[in-house]
Amino acid sequence: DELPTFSQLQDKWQPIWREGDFFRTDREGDTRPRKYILDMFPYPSGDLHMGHAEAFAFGDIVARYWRQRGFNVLHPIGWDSFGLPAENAAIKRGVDPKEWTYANIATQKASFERYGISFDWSRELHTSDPEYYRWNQWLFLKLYEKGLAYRKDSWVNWDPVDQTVLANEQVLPDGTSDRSGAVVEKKKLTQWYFRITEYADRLLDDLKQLEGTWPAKVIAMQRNWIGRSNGAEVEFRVEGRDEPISVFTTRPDTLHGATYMVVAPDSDLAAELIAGQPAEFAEPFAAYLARVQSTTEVERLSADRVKTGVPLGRWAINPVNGDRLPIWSADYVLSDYGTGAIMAVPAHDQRDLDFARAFDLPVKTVVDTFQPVTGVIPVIPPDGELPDIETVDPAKTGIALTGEGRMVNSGPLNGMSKANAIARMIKDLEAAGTGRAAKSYRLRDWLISRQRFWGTPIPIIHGADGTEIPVPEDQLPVVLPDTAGLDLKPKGTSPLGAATDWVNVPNPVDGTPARRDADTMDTFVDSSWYFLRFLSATDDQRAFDPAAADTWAPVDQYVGGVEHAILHLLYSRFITKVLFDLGLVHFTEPFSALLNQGMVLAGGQKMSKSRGGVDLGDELARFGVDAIRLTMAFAGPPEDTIDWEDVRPGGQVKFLNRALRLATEVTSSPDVVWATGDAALRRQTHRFLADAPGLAETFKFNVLIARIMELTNAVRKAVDGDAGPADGAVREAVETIALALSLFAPYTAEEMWERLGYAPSVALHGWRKADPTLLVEESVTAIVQVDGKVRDRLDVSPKITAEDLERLATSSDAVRRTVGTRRIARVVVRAPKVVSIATE
Ligand code: ANZ
Repeated sequence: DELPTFSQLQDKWQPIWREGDFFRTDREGDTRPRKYILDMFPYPSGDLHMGHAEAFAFGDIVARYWRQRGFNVLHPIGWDSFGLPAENAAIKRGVDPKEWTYANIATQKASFERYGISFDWSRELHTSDPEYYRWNQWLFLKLYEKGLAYRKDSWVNWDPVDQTVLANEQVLPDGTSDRSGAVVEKKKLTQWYFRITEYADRLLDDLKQLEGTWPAKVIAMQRNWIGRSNGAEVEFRVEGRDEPISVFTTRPDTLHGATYMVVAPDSDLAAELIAGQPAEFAEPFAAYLARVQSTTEVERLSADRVKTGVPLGRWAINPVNGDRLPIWSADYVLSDYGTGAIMAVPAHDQRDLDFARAFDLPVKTVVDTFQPVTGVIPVIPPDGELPDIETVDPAKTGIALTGEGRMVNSGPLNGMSKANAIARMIKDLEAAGTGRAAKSYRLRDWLISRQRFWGTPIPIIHGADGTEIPVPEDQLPVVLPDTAGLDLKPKGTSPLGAATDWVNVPNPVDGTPARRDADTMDTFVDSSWYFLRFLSATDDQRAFDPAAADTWAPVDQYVGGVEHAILHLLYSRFITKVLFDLGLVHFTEPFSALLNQGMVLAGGQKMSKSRGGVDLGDELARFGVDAIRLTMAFAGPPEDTIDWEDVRPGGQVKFLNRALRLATEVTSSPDVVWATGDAALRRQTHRFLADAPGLAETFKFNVLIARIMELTNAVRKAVDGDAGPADGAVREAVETIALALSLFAPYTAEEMWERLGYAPSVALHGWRKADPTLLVEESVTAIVQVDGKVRDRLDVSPKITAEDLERLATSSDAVRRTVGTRRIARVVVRAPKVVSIATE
């Protein structure tokens, strides 16, 4: 008899699922243990694409798994619906950004429903709804009260295409905007910041809690981004100035080797030092500053760039030896790191050495890197002779001596190792009152103002006298004005400023004329706390209910792309700590575990709007939802890249039909006695039940699917063989297949479940426990070779088919690692003993 097609299954079950509302979480009296599973919410830029399909398939597998393991699972969805793409599309097409955004949300929502994701739709949220963004404004006010939101005038990253500022986190390593791709410029503006630097130590130290449950790569990226350096601050007296100059150094041990100083050209200090200097210094400096302002930070820091700079004609005094040091201004020193000024030690710092050689400044060696220090392996030249320090003079070789060695030319430090010299120098500086131990961070405060329309208005009113008045909480939300008659085109200032009726308001304190702040917030503010809003999505009294946060948060499993390794994840971690300090949550990390899915490529190419690629809609129309979801999960470990060229959704369609056909063939009723059934099949089913949880919990979805396929083949044999379709073990195995398959292929699994005589939904039925008496199975060891070398050993049933053994072998971690990116040319299987894989 004919099996239903995938589209018939989809049309049949989708309305039943919608009616059944099976995945709502807040049922009365539910006392089961809880899990909060969350996928990074989508940006509504069009319909869902292959990347969404992959990430949400993985999140759904995890949610469905825990549900079947008897947990009360929260798996909500919403939209990150403010942001530039909506505004740019609106400008291009002359429509309201709201229309474009909400039309896309409707499209994506319908696609999610078809895609069978087990969401609790009752908690749907959109960050562009006033009901949501009023709480962004509330959050802003909380930070403002605590002194964590402030306005300052400073050099900011300016995107000349989108005509808005960017946070440091939004500037790519090559100095371009992560949004528009334009080369980012510097502009001096008064902007709002969140004081994330106050949390730098906690953000860094708490990463330890995430080791093992977050990808090591993401932890390392956050560590580098925060970039804590330990060292010292040293004060240098300046001739003709009352205040000393402070520098930050990681090498206070080299202080005797300082031969000049550098201040960042774009710093207030440089401006002050050059003021009143003769034209021979002031004019070149002015020209130099103008040039520097059109250079990106990345260019400025590049090690192999020709060093440029100008002398200021001013002098500083080295606090340890009284040397007179000329003060220069050069762009390799940044105004917003450390103190914006450095002591230059050319003998031991490559950039200082390059500069000193370019401008003929003295080089003084104070660490003899060829003199061994106890416990440190020095750089011994090949002939074993320690060279005379003269022969490796950095001034001649051009190579700075950065290694370990003994201090020389350094008075009381002579003979010491680096660590001892650093400790001693800090102590001496402290005693003399000219320095102290200090830390410096790469992390900068988070610039949150944007000069664009489609975002959360900043809830501040500016009085005519320049005072800042926070909008009183009971007047929130400050709702965006109507776009009618507003020119949204980017022009460097916020379009909100032109909404006269909106922007001009009476001062809430004294009724005098005042103006609303016309900037909107970075949309990363919206996503920094959304996981909490899902817990109280319809609450109009507060952002979230602290009791609900105690019950559900933090998120047990977060799933999303590695592109958010810094931005979103760092900001959410920061805001969570702020909310902790406010006493509103009792945890300090928002996401206990993180899974980064790999990318989906089309023939080795990254997919994008411009380059095209594989269209999710086309694939779903050809193969159906279940086969596409199964293909995503079967392609390999979830973190790995999937090349759509290499996968075969057609094969999954056939497999799903094989599984479904078995369910139609079972002739026993649900009350059949399993224990009487085929003993070998029962052993295999229970071995599967024993192994499956471990595979699901370590995200080895591909192996789990291979095991479902293996079980399916065993049932086929049993049905066609002695056992027959009425056997109890056959029903037990097919039910197990339906339950396990429902993680990956919900439509087929639901249909199987119905044909087995049960009411929907298979997703709510628990997994059976493995019977330990059935687990003592005879097994044999199969050897897996790759190109003649043994790479893995698998415990398998002596009756395993060649096909199943091949599938297990090719999905083994060890084999995948060995094969790497090569293609498999040939697989020879001698079941149950040997699999030989040959690569090209
Ligand atoms: C003297 C010295 C001697 C240094 C030496 C290094 C080696 P990290 O590790 O990145 O923190 N530095 C300080 N402020 C700077 C700024 N605003 N722009 C550019 N460079 C700056 O590096 C700290 C080191 O970078 C500091 O230690 C300083 O140079 C430089 F053998 O001081 B050092």
